[in-house]
Amino acid sequence: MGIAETQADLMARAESAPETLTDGFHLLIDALKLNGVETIYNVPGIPITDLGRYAQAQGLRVISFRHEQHAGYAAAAAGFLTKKPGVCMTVSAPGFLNGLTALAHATTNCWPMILISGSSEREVVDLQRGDYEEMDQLAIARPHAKAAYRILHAEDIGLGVARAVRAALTGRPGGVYLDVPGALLGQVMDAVEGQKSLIEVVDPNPKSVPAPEAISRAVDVLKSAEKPLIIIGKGAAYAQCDDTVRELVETLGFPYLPMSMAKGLLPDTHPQCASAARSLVLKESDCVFLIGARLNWLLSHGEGKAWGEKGTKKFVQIDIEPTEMDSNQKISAPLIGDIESCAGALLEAIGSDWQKPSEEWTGAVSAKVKANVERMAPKLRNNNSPMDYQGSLGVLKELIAENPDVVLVNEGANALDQARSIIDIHKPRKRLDVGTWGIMGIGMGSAVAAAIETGNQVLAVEGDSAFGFCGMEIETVCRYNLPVCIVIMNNNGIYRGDGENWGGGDDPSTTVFVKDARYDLMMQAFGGVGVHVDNPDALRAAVKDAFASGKPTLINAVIAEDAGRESGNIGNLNPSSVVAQARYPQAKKV
Ligand code: ADP
Ligand code: TPW
Ligand code: MG
Repeated sequence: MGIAETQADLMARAESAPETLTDGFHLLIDALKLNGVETIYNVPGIPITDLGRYAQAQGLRVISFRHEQHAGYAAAAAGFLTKKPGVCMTVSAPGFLNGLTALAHATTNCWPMILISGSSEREVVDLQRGDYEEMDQLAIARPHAKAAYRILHAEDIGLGVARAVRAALTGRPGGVYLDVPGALLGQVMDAVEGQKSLIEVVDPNPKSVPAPEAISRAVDVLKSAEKPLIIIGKGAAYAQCDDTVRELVETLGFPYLPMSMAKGLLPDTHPQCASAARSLVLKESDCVFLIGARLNWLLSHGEGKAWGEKGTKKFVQIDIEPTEMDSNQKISAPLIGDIESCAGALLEAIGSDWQKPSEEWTGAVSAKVKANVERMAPKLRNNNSPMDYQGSLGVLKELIAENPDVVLVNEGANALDQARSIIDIHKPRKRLDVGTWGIMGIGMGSAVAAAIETGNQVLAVEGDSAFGFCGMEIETVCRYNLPVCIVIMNNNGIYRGDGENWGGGDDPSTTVFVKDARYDLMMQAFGGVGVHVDNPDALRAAVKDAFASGKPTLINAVIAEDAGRESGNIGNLNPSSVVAQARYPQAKKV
């Protein structure tokens, strides 16, 4: 007997010999396991509640969240950390939409993720008869995903999962939506035939080797540079070829700038790291070599004041996505391929007699780095109470240096920008943040994923507003007893806590919160450790305790209300008008 059995045959067999049959639930679980999935980030409900239970019964780790967005952010972060698709599972319509933000975030950041959502009866949904949670999810997911598929028959589950895994990983990674109608899960078929229908994806991360001409063109451009600069992006961190990237950077001898989540790929304390001389190297360099970094808004599209005189720079770029080239600036030497293959081929081509850049250039950069680091040092040791960003983050910088395996999660505006520049990262993939969209609310999902996927201690440095987007997930942190220490940079608001209502009414300003909120008490409500601190020494002691115990901990760190700036480092992106500035004396020119 095979898949041609009638439903009546199958029903009869289910009663007499159920072990010879399988169903949509188990085929989906088996297909995921066959493709290396170990963890599902989940929120249960119709029609996937039992799918989660059965997955747990079949040895998968199923981590249930309080809201799908955070389960989704966890899956996205897991994709970045592991180079395998992170899997999120949600219910239909509202749960699906809650998860969709995270799928779009994964796609935007080029991370592999699969969002599996249950959906209602196709026949009813498509005739818009008003089904339970009726929604055409596949159509809605498509523009936000790299690919989107629906599986209608149990015998196609193997195919559907294989397509999802390959689409998520191959080439430029991204988010994939997999629509699973409830009826599919209950479909029954012969177990042997079912097993045969599963597909283990072969070589989902194929090498993509650049052409020799492309390599020699790149070598020529790099050789002709007098003031070269490397920019390393999170694509290079994702690629997991840390030694090759490091060898290439050190052999070339160029100063380099790590993008936010590429920090630590080479330690931020490396002699070639030019982070503390960012303005100088962006402005003065004559050749910029991008490794897994896009020239998007985060690099002001490779133009404008920060980049110095127009037309004075040549660009070389490694990227797996061919259409990334020339998307913002002319790329003189595109290297289209995976970073390991491209970097390896470059290393071979430049050989051992490579001439490093002049001391005049590298010395000037090092001198600027040294001067800026020295200028900053005393500010990072201040003991002000309430704290400012420097004094508090200076403490965290020390603690991360002593514990370089800790994964730092970071979101907020000032809390983000200041922590990114102050806290050095020493190892690859030890920093997770708001990514390409600058999303508030990635914190707790990322922290859970980092703890689950790496087993390491996590330190989440959160603006009080940023935390508010995901705060309920501290229950998830406590429930799974994860080694996550959350520091709330509590300045009573968005950017600053001292905003006033410009109309003079009784309502608070749009950017401020309840004064002196005790976020630490929330943590205690779930059995975690909650600590309130208002000075750097107390902060140090509390974080040390958290690292030593590994207990879920939340530290409410009191930051001065006036310590921050509007929008942190990107205030210039706020629109303004002469009319508004004339009308409101409080409006600042940015
Ligand atoms: P950042 O924000 O750190 O500047 P981006 O997300 O803008 O980084 O850029 C990452 C880039 O890395 C994307 O263009 C993506 O296509 C590319 N990428 C991802 N994985 C690889 C890989 N294995 N090899 C080459 N390029 C990659
Ligand atoms: C999903 C807009 C950017 S930064 C921020 C908001 C609301 C909060 C900044 O305050 P926080 O940090 O976290 O207290 P600090 O130290 O400056 O006080 N909704 C989403 N994403 C974004 N980026 C916003 C709103 C925003
Ligand atoms: Mg704040």
